[in-house]
Amino acid sequence: AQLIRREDYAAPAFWIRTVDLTFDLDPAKTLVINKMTVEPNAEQPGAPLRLDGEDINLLRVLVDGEPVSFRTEGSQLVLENLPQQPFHLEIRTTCAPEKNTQLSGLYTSSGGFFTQCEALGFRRITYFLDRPDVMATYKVTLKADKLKYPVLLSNGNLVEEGVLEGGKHFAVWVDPHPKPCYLFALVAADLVRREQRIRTRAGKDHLLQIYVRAGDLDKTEHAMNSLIASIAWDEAKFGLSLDLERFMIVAVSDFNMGAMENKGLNIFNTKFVLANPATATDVDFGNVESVVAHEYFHNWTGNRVTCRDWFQLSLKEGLTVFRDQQFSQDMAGSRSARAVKRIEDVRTLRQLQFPEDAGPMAHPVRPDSYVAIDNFYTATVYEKGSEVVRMMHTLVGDEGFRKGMALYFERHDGQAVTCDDFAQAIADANPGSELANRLEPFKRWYAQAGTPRVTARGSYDADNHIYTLSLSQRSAPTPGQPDKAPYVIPVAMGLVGRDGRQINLQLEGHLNSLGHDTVLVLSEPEQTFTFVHVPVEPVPSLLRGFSAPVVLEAEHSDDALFTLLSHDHDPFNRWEAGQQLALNRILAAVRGDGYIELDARYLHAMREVLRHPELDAAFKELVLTLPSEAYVAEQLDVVDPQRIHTVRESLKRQLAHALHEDWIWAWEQFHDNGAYSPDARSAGHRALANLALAMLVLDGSLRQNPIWPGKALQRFKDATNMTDRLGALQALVNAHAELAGPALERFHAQFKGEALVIDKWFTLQATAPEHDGKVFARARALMQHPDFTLRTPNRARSLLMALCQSNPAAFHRTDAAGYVFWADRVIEIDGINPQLAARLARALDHWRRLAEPYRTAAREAISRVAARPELSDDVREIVTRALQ
Ligand code: B3K
Ligand code: ZN
Repeated sequence: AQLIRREDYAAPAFWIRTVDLTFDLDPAKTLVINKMTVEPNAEQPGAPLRLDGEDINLLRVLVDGEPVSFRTEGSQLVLENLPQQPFHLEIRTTCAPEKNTQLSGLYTSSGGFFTQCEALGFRRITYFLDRPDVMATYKVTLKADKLKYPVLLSNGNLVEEGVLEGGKHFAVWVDPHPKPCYLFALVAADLVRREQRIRTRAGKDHLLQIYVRAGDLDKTEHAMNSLIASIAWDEAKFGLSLDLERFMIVAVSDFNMGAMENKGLNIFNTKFVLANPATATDVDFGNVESVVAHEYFHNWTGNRVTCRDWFQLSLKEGLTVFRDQQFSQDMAGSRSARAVKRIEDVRTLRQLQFPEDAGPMAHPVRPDSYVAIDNFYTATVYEKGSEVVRMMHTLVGDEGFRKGMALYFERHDGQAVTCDDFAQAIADANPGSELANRLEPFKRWYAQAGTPRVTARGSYDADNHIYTLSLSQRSAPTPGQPDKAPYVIPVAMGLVGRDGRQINLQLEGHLNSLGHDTVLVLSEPEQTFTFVHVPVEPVPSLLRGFSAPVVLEAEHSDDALFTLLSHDHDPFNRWEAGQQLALNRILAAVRGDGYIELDARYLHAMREVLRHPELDAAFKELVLTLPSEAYVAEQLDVVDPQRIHTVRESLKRQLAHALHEDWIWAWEQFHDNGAYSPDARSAGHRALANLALAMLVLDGSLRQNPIWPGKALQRFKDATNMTDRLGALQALVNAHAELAGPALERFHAQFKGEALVIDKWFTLQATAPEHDGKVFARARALMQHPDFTLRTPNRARSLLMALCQSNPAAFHRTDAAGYVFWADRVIEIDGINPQLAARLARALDHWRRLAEPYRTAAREAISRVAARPELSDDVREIVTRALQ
C-alpha cells in the first residue's frame, strides 16, 4: 500500500482520445477488446506508457496493429519506445464478473451484468490510464445471450443492435461527450422499464428511462417524477439543460454506495430508486428525490466539468450535495418546510461529519494524501464540502452565486479542474464581495481539517443603548495539522428582544440600518461588533440557518434559550435553542449523578411547541426529538456510552409521561388514514403522529398499561402506508412491548419478497434501545437468519452498521462482546468486499475518547484487526490511522 500525495500530481504522459470497447459478456469469463487512439503528451516526450490494471488477464497488446513487447510492474502494464505521434493501441483482456464480490469494475448481480467504475474500477475492466484527467469519447459494443440479457445498455446513444449466432445479440452505443473512464458504465440484464418523453424549456425532446427488475415497475413513479423535476430545476435555476437525447437510470440490488452518475446511464442502489407507499417510508421518498437529483446534477457538476485528480473530489461532490440540498428545499416549498430540510441536513452533518473531523480520520475537504481513495468518500468531502459551497453562496448572495456558476462553466466546460478553479470563478464573478476580498483565507476551508469553535460574548450598555458582540474562533489540532490559521466565517445573525421583538440592526459608524438580519464576517481570531440604538437588552440569535460548519459556544442562559425557542424569527435557531435546552439537561445528568428530573419550565416549553397553533408538525417533531446519543457524546471529552444512554432514555420517559395528554392530543390531531402523498406537509403530520404514538406506547409499556401498545398493534395492522406501519412497529419494538415479537413476525411474513423492506426489519431490531443486552444478543443471532447475507451491502449494513454505528448502547458493552463481534465481521467482510469492510471498520473511530473499560477493549479489538497480515488497503488504512 502506497501513500498518494496531492503535491505529487503530474499531468499524464499520454492522452487517450478515443476508446472502442467490445464486450463478449460471460459471467465466468468476459472478453474485453479495447481499441484506443493514444496521443503522447508533447511535454513529456519519450516517457513510458503505464496503464493501470487489476484482477484482469492480459491476452495481447498491439500497437498500430503489430504485437509489441511489454512488461508489467506491480499491477501496471508498461510500454516503451512508443511512436511520438498518435497511435492505435489494442488490448485484449478477460475478467470474471461472477467472482467480483468487491462490486467495483464489472460484476454480476441477480444474474445481470453491472459496472461501478468510480473511483478506480475501470482498471478492473481493461488496462487504462485510470485517472479523471484523461478524457475520451467512447464507442461500446456489447454482445451477450439474448434470453438471459435482453437489455444491453451503455453510455450515450444506441446506434445499432441486432442478433448474432448462438442465441446472442448485440448493441452498439456511442457517447459523443468526452469523459473520464470513471463515468463509463454498462448494463446487460433482464430488466423492464418505465419511460417518458419530455420536452424541456429549451424546446428539446428527451427520452427518460428507468430500468428495474420485473415486479418493481410499480415503484418507479416517484423516481421518474423526481428526475423530471430535477431537469426542470437545473434549467430554471442555473440555465443548465440536459445534453443527451436519452437519460437512463438502472436499479441494482448489489451496490456499495447510493448511486453513480455515469454519463447518461446512472446506476442506482435499488434503495434510492424504488419507492411506493406500501414499501417505502417518507424518509425513503425524500432520499429517492434527493439522490435522483444529485446524480442528475452531476451531469454538469462532475461530468461536463470533472476533477483533475481524486484530491479534488469535493469539487464535484460538495457542489453537487449543495445543489441537491437546495433542490430538496425548493421542492419542500414553504419557508418552514425549507427550514425542516435544513435542520435535517445539519443534524446529519453533526452526527457524521463533526465526529469525523474530531477523530483519527479527520481530513481536509480537499485531502492531502490517501492510501485508498474509496475511504475518502466521506461526510467531510460531501457534507462539509457542501457547507463550504453554501458559505460562498452566503457571501456572494443567490444572484452572485448564479453568476459565479455561469462563469465556472464558461471557463471550464469540458475540462478536469480543481477546487481552486471553482472558488476562483465564484469570486471573479463577484468582484468586491466578501468572498473576492478574502478568497485566499476563505480557501482554508478546503485545506484545514477540524471543526472550528466560535465563542460569542455579548454585553449591553443600557445607558447608551449599545450592544457589543465579541466573536472569537479557535481550531484544535488534527492529524498532521498542529496549527491552524483563522477561517473566514459568515455568521448570519439577528438580535431578539425578551418579548420576541426583532431588533433593528445598526453597526456603530454606519448610517444605514441592516434590517433584522445580517451576516457578520469573522475572519480574525477575535473581532468585536458594536450595535447602536438597541432599545432593550437583546438575546443574540447567531449562526442563523447554520451559516457555517462550526461549533458555536454562545453560553446562553436558560432564559435566553427559552426566549429564542419561543420567539426567534429564524426557525433553525428556534430548533437549536430547544436542542440546547435538552442537551444542557442531559449533560448535567451525565456529568452529575446520572439522573435528572425534568423541570416544569422545560416541560411547559415543550408542551407549548407541541400544541402551538402555527408551527408545522414536521418542525414540532424535530424540536420534541431529543439530541441523539452520538451528538451528546460529541460534547464530552470522555464518553461513557452506557451512561449517556441511561440518561437520555430517562429523559425520554419523563417527556413521554409528563406530556401524556398532549401526546394523545397530537396523535388525535395528526394521524390520518387518507390517501398517501409524500409531500412535506403530509409527511410532517405522519412524523409527529408517529412520535406521539411512540411516546404513548413507551409510557404505556412502562406502566403496564396495555391500551396504547394495543392501539399501536392495531395501527400496525391497519396502516395504509409503510411510514405508518413501520412507525407503529417501531413504537412497539423500541418500548420492548410484549406485542413487538408477534408484530415483527407478521411484518416479516407480509414482506418476505421485498428485499428493501426486509432490510428495514433487520435495522429496526438492531437499532432498538438496548435493554439488558437483549438487543445485542438479538442482532448477533440475526446473523444466522436465512435472509441474512454479507454479500449484499444493503443487507450487511441493515444489521451491522445499524448495530455498530447507530446503536451505541448495544455496541459498547462492558464485556467487550460488541467489539469482538465487530472485529470478526470487519475481517470476514474484508475477504469479500473491502470497501464495505472499511466502512464498518470506522465504527470505532472515536475509541480514544471512550471511558474505561471500553477504551482498552476497543483498542484491543482494533489491534486484532490490524494484526491480520492479509488485510485490504482500505481496511488497513482505517485501522492504522485509528491506532496512530
Ligand atoms: N460519485 C458516486 C460515488 C462513487 C463511489 C466510489 N467508491 C456517488 C455520488 O456521489 O453521486
Ligand atoms: Zn455525488
